[in-house]
Amino acid sequence: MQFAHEGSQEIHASLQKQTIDKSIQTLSNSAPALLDLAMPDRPLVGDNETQELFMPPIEFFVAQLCPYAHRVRLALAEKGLQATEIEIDLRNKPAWFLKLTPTGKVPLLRHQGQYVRESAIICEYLDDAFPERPIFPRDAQARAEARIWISFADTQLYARTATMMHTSDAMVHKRIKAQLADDLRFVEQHAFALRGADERFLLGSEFSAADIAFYPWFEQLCVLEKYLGFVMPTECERLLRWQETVAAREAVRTCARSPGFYLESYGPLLAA
Ligand SMILES: N[C@@H](CCC(=O)N[C@@H](CS)C(=O)NCC(=O)O)C(=O)O
Repeated sequence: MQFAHEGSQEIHASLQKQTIDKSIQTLSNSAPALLDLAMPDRPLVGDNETQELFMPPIEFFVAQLCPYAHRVRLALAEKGLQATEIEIDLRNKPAWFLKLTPTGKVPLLRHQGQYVRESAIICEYLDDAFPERPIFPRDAQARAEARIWISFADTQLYARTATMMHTSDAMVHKRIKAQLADDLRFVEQHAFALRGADERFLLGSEFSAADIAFYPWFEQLCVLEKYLGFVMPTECERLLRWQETVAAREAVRTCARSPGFYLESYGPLLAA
């Protein structure tokens, strides 16, 4: 999948420069990396920092409020991968960005001159390209289950929420809030209620890409509660505990945006 074209050369050059600048900054803080530079054929046996310096740069195009972009951020953080974020103004998309992807949507990942779009696919791509610290299970059944939950998140939770955010029709809001509550009850019953108390994640005891797919929706839940009057169903106790468990993960905390950030950012957008 490659959407490279002549018009993108300029932005690539600028992005590459940013990445090189960042690498040089890392280099100046890293004595072992200097050794590697002096001996470019040396095998990659250095510490993590040295190895990261020589990993192919990853760039991804985001919008700060985009929950799908946040999935990619979480996947990168969980896998310990560094990436450069490039913010896209979705209300005024640059022409060069529209040439990079046929959908014009974020997130979009660039790695080794190739572009990958669709957040769930990007997460799979990252696991394929960087197998260390996997976020998808190895077992075929568990992989299928991860994909089923990711698809549920996309087609139910996120799709309904997007519809609700794009209308001020009170009847639509009421209907979608009821559907969202049913979706959450479904997750409670068909994921958590079937598991033991120590199986805290969607697939059981292991954190996975399924958790990553759901979590950004929960990080922004405060917006639905405050501006659209959504109420979390009281019977979703395990789901609430799951939210706390995921929020406490180190990688998740490093990427987290605060409720205040979301409320302030969405306030004017929802009022408009
Ligand atoms: N299914 C896509 C959805 C991505 C998406 O809808 N992104 C929104 C921002 S959150 C976007 O780029 N909207 C701009 C547009 O639709 O023109 C994914 O998972 O990556």
